[in-house]
Amino acid sequence: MIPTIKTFEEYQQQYSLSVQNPEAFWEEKASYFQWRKKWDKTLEWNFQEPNIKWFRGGKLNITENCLDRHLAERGDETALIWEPNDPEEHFRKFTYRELYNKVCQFANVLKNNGAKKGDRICIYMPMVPELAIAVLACARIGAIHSVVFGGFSAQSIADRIQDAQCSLVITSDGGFRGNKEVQLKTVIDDALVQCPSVKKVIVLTRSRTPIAMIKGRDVWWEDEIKKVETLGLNECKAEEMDAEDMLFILYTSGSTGKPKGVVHTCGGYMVYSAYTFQTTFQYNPGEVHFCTADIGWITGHSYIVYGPLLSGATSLMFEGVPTWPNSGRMWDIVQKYKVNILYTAPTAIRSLMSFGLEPIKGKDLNSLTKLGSVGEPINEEAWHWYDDNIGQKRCPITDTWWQTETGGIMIAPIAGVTPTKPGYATLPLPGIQPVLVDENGKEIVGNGVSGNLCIKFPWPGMLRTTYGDHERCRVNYFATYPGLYFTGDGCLRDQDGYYRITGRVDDVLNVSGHRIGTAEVENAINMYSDVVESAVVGYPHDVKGQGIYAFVICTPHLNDDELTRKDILMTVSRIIGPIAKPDKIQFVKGLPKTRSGKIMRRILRKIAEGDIANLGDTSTLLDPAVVDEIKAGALISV
Ligand code: 6R9
Repeated sequence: MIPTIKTFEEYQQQYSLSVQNPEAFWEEKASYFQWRKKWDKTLEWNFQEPNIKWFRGGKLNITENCLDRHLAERGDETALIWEPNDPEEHFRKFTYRELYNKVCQFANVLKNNGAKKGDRICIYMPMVPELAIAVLACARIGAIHSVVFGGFSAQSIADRIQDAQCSLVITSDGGFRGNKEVQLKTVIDDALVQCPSVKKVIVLTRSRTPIAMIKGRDVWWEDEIKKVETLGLNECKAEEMDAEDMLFILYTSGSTGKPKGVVHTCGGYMVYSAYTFQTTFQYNPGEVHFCTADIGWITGHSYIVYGPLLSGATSLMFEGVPTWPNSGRMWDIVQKYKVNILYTAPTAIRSLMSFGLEPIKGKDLNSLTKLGSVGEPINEEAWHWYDDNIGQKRCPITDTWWQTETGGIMIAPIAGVTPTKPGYATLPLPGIQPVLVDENGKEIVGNGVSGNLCIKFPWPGMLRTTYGDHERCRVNYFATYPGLYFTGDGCLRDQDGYYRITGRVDDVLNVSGHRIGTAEVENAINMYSDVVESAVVGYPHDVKGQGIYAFVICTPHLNDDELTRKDILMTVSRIIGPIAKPDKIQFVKGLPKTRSGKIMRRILRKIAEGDIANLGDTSTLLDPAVVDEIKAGALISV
């Protein structure tokens, strides 16, 4: 375990040290891990190409650090607890030794099915323990996992599989979420029509729904396990990886239509996910950590799987949704497993808030010691509700700002150490050097200022590239403000030097903590045969944080708006997935464009927000009359 930070003074000291001598700071953190060979050079970097290498020449396998390393000391302690969707179904627990055995076995299954170091493997699974096992088994044999969230459509999966040229897919027949059954294998079958690179599909039994099994391509997880058991292949030596070998790819939305494959590497990500887990949550051995994210998102990668297991913690994963079978489900889980650390998203908090205090009554939440928030700005009302009713004013709240690209938490209060302020992610963790810049890239110094949030020095968990397209990584993150990593977020630094993230400054939406590019949604809407053009913006939504508002021009012959709306929603669902469905669709005859043909989203955003009186300067528009028509038809909620 990396020593925790006990006092605010200690944090300040650590922070200064980390800025004065980052190499020495991170070398010390890295020394708590098991390396097959120590690195030759701690850091090599420039943000121009960019070229970032941490712990160069170091050799390791992250799963030896997640599993093997713990066997002697805590082999019989619980590594993973799984709570099923249906509370009537039996939960499952895995000790470190059991998880180690399962991972080794499945790693052998992967090898038997032709997988080897460097191959890309797509994982499309429900939130069952086998998902975590599959992730770790890939890492064990040095294959690069690309987990795709179970809510994505066949088209989205196909795009991701093609981009990474995956050779193998791991999925399940189906899955359960609340009262819904999800048809995962059928979606994979549809996706694979477009993916000749995939040679094998391993299918876990979960829902027992009838599915197609294609001869020569599809095999059952359980049968393959039996085979390795018969062969006595219960151990699987971990593949030796270079610190800078790829560990995983995770696709995320940007301001262009095509999701980017963010690449993380073995050594740096290991050190960073574990360090931030232990530091932010002040993790004490024996504590039960419950992160409610899906493993399909970065939060699940870093704080359900890697961070907790690297720390020898007990990680709880939940298959279902917080409101099923009733809105007290989360609190039942906290009570059932005596959860100590709860890490969830503002959208979940706001949704649970709307049910009032009744669902909490009689639930024993006394085990909780620390609360976390992630994914989007947390409004003060939700912050206080969380603090008063869930933490019962005893538990520090840590509002953690970070991104898929950062690999782990960047700006956040250290639980119980950093004085908190509702709505503020507060201060950077040691090792992180944030700066605010104006539009010209000039650093804005001092306090009581706002600007675009950048990071000026590398940290071990940062992305190294975007898969298959390094130039895209450079243009997206390192070219806007040369010499800096640009986050895409706007930020305020108040009089006390505390950071408050104000939201994206690019065309990326944050709907219920999920990143969605406006261009992606527009592309999907435009796929509908009768759509001529569309423009998508976000607007404030009570539960989701941001809702999706689409302005759509259709071919003139259409007259049933309601039916067209449904068809468009179905199209978006098919192209991206249900999470990207617009909340509002307004049919318009024209869009506000400048003379150079650029859509003025600023105006559409104002209309979507209901701020019609303050549209600002519309004089540069090609045809200002379109604005009147759009205003007249605006779908403003009351
Ligand atoms: C971890 C994760 C990243 C974007 C990020 C920002 C927003 C995340 C936040 C937050 C305000 C917080 N975001 N945490 N905004 N306060 N505590 O969410 O990664 O899915 O890549 O999203 O989410 O806008 O840029 P990812």
